Amino acid sequence: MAPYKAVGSKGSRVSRVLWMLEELGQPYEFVPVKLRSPEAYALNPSGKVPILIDGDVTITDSAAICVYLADKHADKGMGANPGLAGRAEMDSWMHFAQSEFEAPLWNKLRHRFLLPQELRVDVGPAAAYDFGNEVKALERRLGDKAFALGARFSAVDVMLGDMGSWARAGKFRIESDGVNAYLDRVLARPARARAQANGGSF
Ligand SMILES: N[C@@H](CCC(=O)N[C@@H](CS)C(=O)NCC(=O)O)C(=O)O
Repeated sequence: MAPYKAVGSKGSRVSRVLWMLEELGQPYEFVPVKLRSPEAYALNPSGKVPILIDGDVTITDSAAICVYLADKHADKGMGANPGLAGRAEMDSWMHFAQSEFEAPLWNKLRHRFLLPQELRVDVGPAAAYDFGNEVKALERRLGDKAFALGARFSAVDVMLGDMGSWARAGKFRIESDGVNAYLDRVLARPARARAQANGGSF
């Protein structure tokens, strides 16, 4: 089987794809591509990364990529709990992660580095306020579970862990012992260290 191609740039969300591939023990090649470069547009109409190439299948968007990989390698136990309710639970976590937990982080980063200079404003205080609320939401969602889906580490934890590491690197305050303990647990995974050594950096 040809190795997966994980397309992205260092410091991008490709980190979570590499982490996922390491967790699953799959061979892959990290293909460095700049954001909004012709190479990125050729694979993703948005020009964004990460992108996963699996033979003749090309997948964009990190949550979709992680779910695809978890489903494809279901024997590794990183996918949804059984049944339709299990799938909905996973979808709910993934949507929470990307459209709520990650949104303030992304907004601040865009205003720091990505938007045209003249459009940049200081969203720092608003982003910190929003993120603080999301941390509390995550704390309540986790309850006393070790991982998002229960006792088992899954693709959801790769997404949330990657975002948490991004938040810590960006000096966002995480005022929750439960969330900090969860992030410490998730970020200590050897597969993450291997992914970082291979190009993932959050
Ligand atoms: N929902 C997408 C977001 C992808 C995304 O925004 N990627 C960033 C790099 S981490 C990017 O390519 N940004 C280019 C831009 O916004 O101009 C995902 O999770 O993969």
